[in-house]
Amino acid sequence: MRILIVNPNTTGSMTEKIGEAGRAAASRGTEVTAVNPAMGPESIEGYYDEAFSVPGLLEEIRRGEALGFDGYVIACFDDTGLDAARTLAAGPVLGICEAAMHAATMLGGRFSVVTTLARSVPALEGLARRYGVADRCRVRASDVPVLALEDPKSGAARKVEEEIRRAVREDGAECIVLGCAGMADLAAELSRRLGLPVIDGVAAATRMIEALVGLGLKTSKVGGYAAPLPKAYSGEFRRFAPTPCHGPADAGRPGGGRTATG
Ligand code: 5HY
Repeated sequence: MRILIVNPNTTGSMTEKIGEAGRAAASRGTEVTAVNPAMGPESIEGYYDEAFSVPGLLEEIRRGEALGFDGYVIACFDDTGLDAARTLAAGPVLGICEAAMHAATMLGGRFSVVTTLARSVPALEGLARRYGVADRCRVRASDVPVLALEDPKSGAARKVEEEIRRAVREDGAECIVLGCAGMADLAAELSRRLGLPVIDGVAAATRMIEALVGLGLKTSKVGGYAAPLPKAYSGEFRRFAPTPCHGPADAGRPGGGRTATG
């Protein structure tokens, strides 16, 4: 099977890291490709960045459909554009927050999410409510800007670990969920060093997509995730207009942002 992981921000080094995490988690015979849009924010830190990451994300999902991908992972912990992406995809689409939070509920009673900046916390608390896990979940910020995770000398990994230790002490966390796709490379070492499950949503979502595709399950098209209705879009968004056959019109040049295929 073929899984497309979309990093909705435009930082290529993070896309590479995300692709490596997805490929490390995937089974033999599963092809994992990681891409990011060529347009949009370099990092997503709060609601405004999130909003402007969605058009580029949806273009990558539409391209993935044209290339016949079996399932998709949205590799941003805000699960950016998840519902809109599901209206375009035939196969399953998972957000890394959704996947990681559900995985945590299967491994322990209470869990804490350790994300980047405090401004991201309310959105993630809203996702915990949406996914029905709010009574078991605390969301914390490590005060690490997203792009600091791309700089080994920034001390970001140490700050994430310190916040995890506080979560265990103060929240009674039995599992930890890493609240940023850019933390994907930290999970295994933190889990080993701290002695509790530390869940990376990229890996969790990749394996869950494999399971859903392996069961022959696809996104339902009989309700809210039905294909967008054909209509005119004007101005800059003209090229996003849904066409009768499948979702938006051709979104322009092939290839989009940076791609790492394995
Ligand atoms: C993410 N931002 O996973 C989120 C995390 C956050 O650019 N990739 C981003 O801080 O909300």
